[in-house]
Amino acid sequence: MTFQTVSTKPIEGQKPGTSGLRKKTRVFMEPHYLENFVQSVFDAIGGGQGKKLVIGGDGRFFNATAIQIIIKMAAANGAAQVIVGQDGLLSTPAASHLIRLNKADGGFILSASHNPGGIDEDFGLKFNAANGGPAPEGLTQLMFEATEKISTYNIADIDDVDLTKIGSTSRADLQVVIVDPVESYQALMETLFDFDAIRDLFAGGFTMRFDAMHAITGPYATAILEDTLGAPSGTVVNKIPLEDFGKGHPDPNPIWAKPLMDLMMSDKAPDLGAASDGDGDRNMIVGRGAYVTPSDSLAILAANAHLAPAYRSGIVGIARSMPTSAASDRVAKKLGVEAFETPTGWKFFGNLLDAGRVTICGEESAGTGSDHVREKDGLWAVLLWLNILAVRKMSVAEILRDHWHTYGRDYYSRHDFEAIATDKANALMTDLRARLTDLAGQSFAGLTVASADEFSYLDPVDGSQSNQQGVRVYFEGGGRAVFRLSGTGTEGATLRLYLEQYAPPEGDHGVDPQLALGQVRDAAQSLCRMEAFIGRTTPDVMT
Ligand code: VG1
Ligand code: CO
Repeated sequence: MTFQTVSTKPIEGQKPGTSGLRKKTRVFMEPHYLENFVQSVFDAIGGGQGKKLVIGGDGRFFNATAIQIIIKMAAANGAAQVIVGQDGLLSTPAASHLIRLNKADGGFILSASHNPGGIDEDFGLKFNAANGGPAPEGLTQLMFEATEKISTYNIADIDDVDLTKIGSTSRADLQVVIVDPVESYQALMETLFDFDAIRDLFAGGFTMRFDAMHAITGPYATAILEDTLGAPSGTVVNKIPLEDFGKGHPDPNPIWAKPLMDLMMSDKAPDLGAASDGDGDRNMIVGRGAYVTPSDSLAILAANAHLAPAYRSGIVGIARSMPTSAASDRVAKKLGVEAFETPTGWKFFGNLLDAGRVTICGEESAGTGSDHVREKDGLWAVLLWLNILAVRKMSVAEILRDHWHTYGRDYYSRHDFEAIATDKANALMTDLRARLTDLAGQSFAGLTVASADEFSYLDPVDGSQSNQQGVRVYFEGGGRAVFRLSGTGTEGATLRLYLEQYAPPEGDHGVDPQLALGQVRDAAQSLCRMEAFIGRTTPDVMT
């Protein structure tokens, strides 16, 4: 057995985005590409010597090959132990849990999340730290700096590990432990929720469809919902993880999970519809005839969390990403707990969770989670919804209406403009930034700007500052528009326009959201000169 030190050169563009490094799969497969990034992670964390690491991914094309390379590099960098999901599979929240459970030094998660998979689609890799959460900004910067000065990487000349066999083997001084990907995650869920109450719910005839979108949650949802909670076989659909997600786009929103949406809006709809994304950290919740926006879902989960055993004594605070609607702030206010507004991306919640300042976090992009792990968690959200439904004995639509009646409704939608030429998207943002201080008092499409700024975040725990996190424009009358560029795409730029309009408790809550948001949308498009900069005003995706 030999360790090799391979000469290499820095490769441009290895800067992690909102959630790790995402590129076309073929780029990741180029010589040294994966190796350079993995070695840079080891360099950024002070080397691999004696370290214990968790490794797993969402099963997309190149997952298993990349895992073998990472194991060989872990061995050559002196790691003591790697804990790997069987067949190379781990959902992102399960990986986060395994890091925490085993007191590991961190973990490699192989996923491009909701991006499509396959040799011509996307691949991704991110490193999570010892708290189980995505590398914070400081560590991410160190990783990127290491990619810019790398000259060699270490790799061991050892046999591939059989990822199909649960158990422990050794490669040189490295212990490789293959674990069931579901087992300890399921055990964690059983400590959080009232499984008996949910079992009774299903036994009483409650119906559900969970669309795993041929991604990682298939095995998890089948084991938990069908095999443990007694939901009938067939409740989980598209349950086999495929390397290309069945050529689908594993993003649980009304566009990409359209078959589920269609079912839920039909007269054959079950009581609850849910879906998750490529790596299992996102969720979509839809009741019979009632789509729940992720921002509302966050607020409802926070307002009702005390109905589940884990949160019975109350929550300490709620954090939401800046573009997420203010619905959860209203809940925090009523509960008398702190509310935080953070930049987009789960890495910003880690410090707040570690410091015990918040219990529940969420993002408008269909991510919700709590202090049980340090990632968003799709199945956790579904189980908390089920627990709430089991206790309240109301339908999803009734819970939604009741919530709006108490807090008012934050109409919400995100409009995505994809594959824009990067220079055009940048020009739009630069122009908008330059005009920000003059916007207050100006009117666009009949709406007057009350205030506008560019969001910066001062982390209250470690004092770090993150600038240029999106432009916020508040209108008179309770409307808000947010503009930012995506940090997870692999082709050109994606402009995200987030629209929000508040209707108070006594207001009308039954308007079609796109209609309710029409004026804010028109004002937003006009004030950013969208047509002039990118030549279009029709979004590719509206969530
Ligand atoms: C998107 C979402 C963001 C989420 C991120 C990772 O980022 O907007 O809320 O945290 O994806 O989620 P961006 O930069 O493209 O807007 V996942 O499930 O793709 O890891
Ligand atoms: Co994801």
